[in-house]
Amino acid sequence: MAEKKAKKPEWVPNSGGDEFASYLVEVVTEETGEGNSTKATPVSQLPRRRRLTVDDYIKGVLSKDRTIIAQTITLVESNNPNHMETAQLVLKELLPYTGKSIRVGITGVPGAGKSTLIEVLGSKLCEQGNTVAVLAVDPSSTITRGSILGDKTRMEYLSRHPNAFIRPTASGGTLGGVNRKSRETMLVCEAAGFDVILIETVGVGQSEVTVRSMVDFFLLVMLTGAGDELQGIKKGVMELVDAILVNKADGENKQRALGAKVEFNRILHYLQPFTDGWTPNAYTCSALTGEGIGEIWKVIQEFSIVTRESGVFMGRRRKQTINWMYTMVEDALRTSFYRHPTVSSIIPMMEEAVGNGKVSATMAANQLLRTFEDQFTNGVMQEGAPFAKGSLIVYE
Ligand SMILES: Nc1nc2c(ncn2[C@@H]2O[C@H](COP(=O)(O)OP(=O)(O)OP(=O)(O)O)[C@@H](O)[C@H]2O)c(=O)[nH]1
Ligand SMILES: [Mg+2]
Repeated sequence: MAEKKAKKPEWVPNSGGDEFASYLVEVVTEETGEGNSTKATPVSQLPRRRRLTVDDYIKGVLSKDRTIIAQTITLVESNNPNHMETAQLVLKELLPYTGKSIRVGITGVPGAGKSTLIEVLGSKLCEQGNTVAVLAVDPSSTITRGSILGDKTRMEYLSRHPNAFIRPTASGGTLGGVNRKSRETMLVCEAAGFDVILIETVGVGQSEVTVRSMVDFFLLVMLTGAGDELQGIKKGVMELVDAILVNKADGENKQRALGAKVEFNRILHYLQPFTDGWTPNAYTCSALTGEGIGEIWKVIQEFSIVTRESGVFMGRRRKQTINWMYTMVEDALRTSFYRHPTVSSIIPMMEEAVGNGKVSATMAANQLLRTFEDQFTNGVMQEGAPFAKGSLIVYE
């Protein structure tokens, strides 16, 4: 047995005795086998978690394995080029199993009660035997990561329900990145058989447009506020909705909520409906008491029946997918344009010249675009060109 050596730390007072001592134990040496510590295993010999194959991901998602669904979403959200390639192979196989859910987007100012509403509505749906996936789109969370914890605690019952799956905010990257990740996450959930997808987003900035472009039904949750019923929600958002839900219609607030509903209906009446053949209306509810939640679900179901019968439902999904393709092309082009070494090096000069009125904006733009195009016409792909390394995966 190796001998223990008492060692006193530096901060021990001079008068301090053995009670301050810590003991160092001799390391075991392989030859003698002495000492009482165990031999460390080299890292290379540690059992490694097996990496999932494309097949593992596909089978796991289709068999509704929660752990693998979560791992597939992590794969889809990864910015690592190798992961992106695997993710696309997985998605290609999952695609035929997607499309069977109803996709509902829920927006509204911070604190409107979106998460509380999702908790109540989601739980109700789960209890009726539906399976519900809850996703969040919130590009601002790349900085604050704020809503992740909040949502989990606000959806306490739902997050424990076996029929529900809650995925907090996609993180990382630009809005374009969040956009791609959210859509692909949604597809993974659909392939796993969730029949209702609820997507929460804060109604400020660009995210509600993103969510509108990926859902069937778009719901705006409103509050009754001191006079200003639009509460920072841009009027433009009201042109995107399929229904407005005035939340917190309980207690003293109930009368005001009913008044707001009338007001919103009046505004909606003047706007062009977003969905052909569907007139958006305002409703009231209380996510706290549950009043009105059943009614709004009936509205969503009615919407689904009406628009499926008219063909608007599937027509829109087709358009959404095609637009998504263009959005990705535009994102990739923009990124590679600004990353192009020559373009980025002459941009400051161009700005200066245009600012001083020495060169017209049109000429400067042409010059920059020509510089960018040179990489293709020279027949040599430059480092960082958008399509130099990527392989095209065709969905058959
Ligand atoms: N009285 C009342 N309070 C409610 C109701 N719904 C939500 N709340 C409360 O309003 C607060 C905000 O609710 P959340 O569900 O977190 O709101 P949110 O819209 O998800 O907020 P963000 O995720 O921050 O954008 C919470 O304290 C809720 O308890 C309601 O119907 N009535
Ligand atoms: Mg929330």
